[in-house]
Amino acid sequence: LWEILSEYQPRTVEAIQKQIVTHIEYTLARSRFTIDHHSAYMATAYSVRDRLLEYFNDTQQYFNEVFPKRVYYLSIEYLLGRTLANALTSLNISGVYRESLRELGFVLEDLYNQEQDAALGNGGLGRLAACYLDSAAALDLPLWGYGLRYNYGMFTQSIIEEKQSEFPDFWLSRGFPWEIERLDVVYAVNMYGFVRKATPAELEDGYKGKFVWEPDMEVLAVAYDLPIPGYKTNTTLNLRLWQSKPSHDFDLMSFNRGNYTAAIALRQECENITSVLYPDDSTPQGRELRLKQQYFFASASLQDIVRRYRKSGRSLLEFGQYNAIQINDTHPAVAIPELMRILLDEEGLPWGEAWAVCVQTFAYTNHTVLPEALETWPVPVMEKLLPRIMQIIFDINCTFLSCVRKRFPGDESRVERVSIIAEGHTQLVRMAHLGIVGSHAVNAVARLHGEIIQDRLFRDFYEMFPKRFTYVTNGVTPRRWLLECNPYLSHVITDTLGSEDWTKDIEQLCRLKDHATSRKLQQQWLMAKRLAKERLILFLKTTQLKDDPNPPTLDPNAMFVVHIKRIHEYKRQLMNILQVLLRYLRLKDYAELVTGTESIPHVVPRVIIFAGKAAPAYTRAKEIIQLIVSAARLINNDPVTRNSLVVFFVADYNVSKAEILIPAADISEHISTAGMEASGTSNMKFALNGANIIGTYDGANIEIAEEVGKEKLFMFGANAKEVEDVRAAYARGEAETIPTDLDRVISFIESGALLSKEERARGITGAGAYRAICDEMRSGTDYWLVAHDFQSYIKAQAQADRAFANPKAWTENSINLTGGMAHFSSDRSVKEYADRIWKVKPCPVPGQT
Ligand code: 26Q
Repeated sequence: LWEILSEYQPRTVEAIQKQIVTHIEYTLARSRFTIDHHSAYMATAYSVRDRLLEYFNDTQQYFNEVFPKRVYYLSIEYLLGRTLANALTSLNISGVYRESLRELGFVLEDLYNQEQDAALGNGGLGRLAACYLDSAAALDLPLWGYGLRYNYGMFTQSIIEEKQSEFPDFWLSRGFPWEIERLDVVYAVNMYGFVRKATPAELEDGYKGKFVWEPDMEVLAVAYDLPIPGYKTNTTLNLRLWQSKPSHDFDLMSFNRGNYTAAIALRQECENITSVLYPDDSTPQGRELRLKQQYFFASASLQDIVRRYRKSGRSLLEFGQYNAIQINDTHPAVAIPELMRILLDEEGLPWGEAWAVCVQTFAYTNHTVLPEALETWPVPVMEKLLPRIMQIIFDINCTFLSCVRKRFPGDESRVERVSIIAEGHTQLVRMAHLGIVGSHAVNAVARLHGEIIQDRLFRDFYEMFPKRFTYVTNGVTPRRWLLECNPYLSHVITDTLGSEDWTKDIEQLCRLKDHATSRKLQQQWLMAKRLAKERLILFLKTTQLKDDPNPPTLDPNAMFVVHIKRIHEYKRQLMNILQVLLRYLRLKDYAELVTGTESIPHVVPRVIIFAGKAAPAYTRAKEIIQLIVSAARLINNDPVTRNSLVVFFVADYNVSKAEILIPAADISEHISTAGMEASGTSNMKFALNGANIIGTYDGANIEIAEEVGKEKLFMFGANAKEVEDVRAAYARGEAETIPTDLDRVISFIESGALLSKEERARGITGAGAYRAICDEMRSGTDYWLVAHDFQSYIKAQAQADRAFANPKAWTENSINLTGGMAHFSSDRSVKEYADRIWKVKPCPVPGQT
């Protein structure tokens, strides 16, 4: 059999061409005489997939033989982006495929653009999960990801009349060639109904638990597997995504009989569960459907994991020695009571033993300190949907609280603070508390975040379980975020270091610093940046500016400043656009003095790019987008400034757009109010690509500054401690007077300068849609400290202008930034998780690489 297979796998250009054409003919059933770009992409993808599957099957078989301790990464989001380039790079076969396609009349890079992003995530948390899969595979770790196969991913953003509009992202519409449908891997997940005691007859019959859940609804979970290739290794891991579907048994249940339409409606309800990714990343709304998603996900994954383990014949008491489960934020935290349910009701373990297994198995990552982002579920909602799970959570809480009372006798206010159940008009289940109590490790995602969690957010828990708390600073995969997205710089780096080893052994990057002053490297470095900028300019011309009758000229020598991430008040895109408006007004002042020249002398021209999505219900974030878009319209149409300042809001930010934007940046903005951004990960991607950072002392910025030297970045603003003090002063009623520069910008907006033609025609005057923003800025107590940090931000921007005017020093600095980023590779992060939290070792799959 092996020989038959190895003959099937093409190694030469001719053989690859044959396979691609075969897929066009027999898989896509298209005529080989009318191949368009999309079919060429699909056929190429199927051909690459064939090769992936060989590694995939070998890997899974090897894991089953060796039976190492395994890790399961549970995340309700994976922001994967595109797969083709990534798979070709991992398998190290881009060259031969490029050649094969060239002879068939296609450019490989054109085919990349045929692929729709898989956007099964909101932002940082989902992209982190995707980076960690890439690193785990590259490091040969025996890890699987579990997730949901949403029919609609992250919404598509359009800007209509200067405002965000959302459209459904039906990413599967043209087919998704990378997945393997497993109609035979199916689990039933129960919902609704009631719990009763097991009858003596049932117990005699072999029922192992004490309680029986009589559900009112049964949903099936079907597995879809996505191979995750390891870079230059035989290991190919699995991302198993669940899709919901109705169960046939359920149709036949008595209460449906004779009511055909009701039965169909119920089937619909089942299918709905994995319909759509919830697009909020900060203020979760406690929707029942979201809880259904979470439980459906947790239950299917846990059933699958337990079944796999049981097949080995080992004792469930040793489950935690062979399985580590990481829960990515609290979204999958119901997995904890679900494992308890399986162990108690289905396997008949006593409570104490089941609980020990749970705590040994689970670990929980926290990604946020914003109180409004901590998940809670109303007890009545959970009780109705998951009666047995709710009962188990109450039991967990009861046991836990009696421990607390023993440790801190008489301290009832502490008991109330740490309880998994928040008391009140309606009781709430605090999912973070459940995560902490049910895990042996709780980790933050950067050092400052870890400190905040221990000292503030979860202080009471830290006092009880100091050893549980730790942090693992986030990282990003250098494959996607340098090697693939920036071929220009990658060539220069490989050339300078004399080998491509840095792509796998990231510490090699440090050696770049030895060459930072080399003239030759500096020139190559500048050229690489220029090529990335040209690529971005081309992208902007063919998208943004396609229908612009009078587009601004885009100069690759200008300073490219990029601010891309979810739109949120704490990320302070508002502070940036206000600063841009100030820059504009100052340019106008200056131009009045030096009339008659094409561009304004002694000014560093800037191209400023914003991108990001606002949660559909987040009004303020949407106002901020509108402000950016209208400011861009005003600025880009002003003949006086247009050679010195151009502003874009790039619509529909996603992973593949990030891959174009990040390599082209000279500077990136990471300016969150200190203490609010748990880590940030795009800061790492930018610096890895040699872009500088204008940033606050927040999240991973602090560690980046430490690693490269803070004098190399443009750091500014109040630190986390100062933010607390300022807010305390505000709370005492001590408002600040707003800085003159900010006052000037706000007055400008209030003068009606940003109103659109339509708004003017409708008779709107003054600040218009920006009334609330202006008022908040004028209050002198704005919660996100935009006014407080404004002056030091302007100073940091001015420093950046001065530094950019010296290309030699700038480039040297840029080389040192890339050279200092080894620590922020997700290979390092995942190694830390493996050593300190999961206690798993690599399990390299033998064979030829
Ligand atoms: C929860 C319940 C209901 C609906 C939605 C949600 C939900 C979904 C997504 C809540 C939060 C998120 C995403 C959070 C997120 O992306 N956090 C970011 O995680 C990154 C990786 O650790 C950090 O770098 C960022 O600092 C953090 O903001």
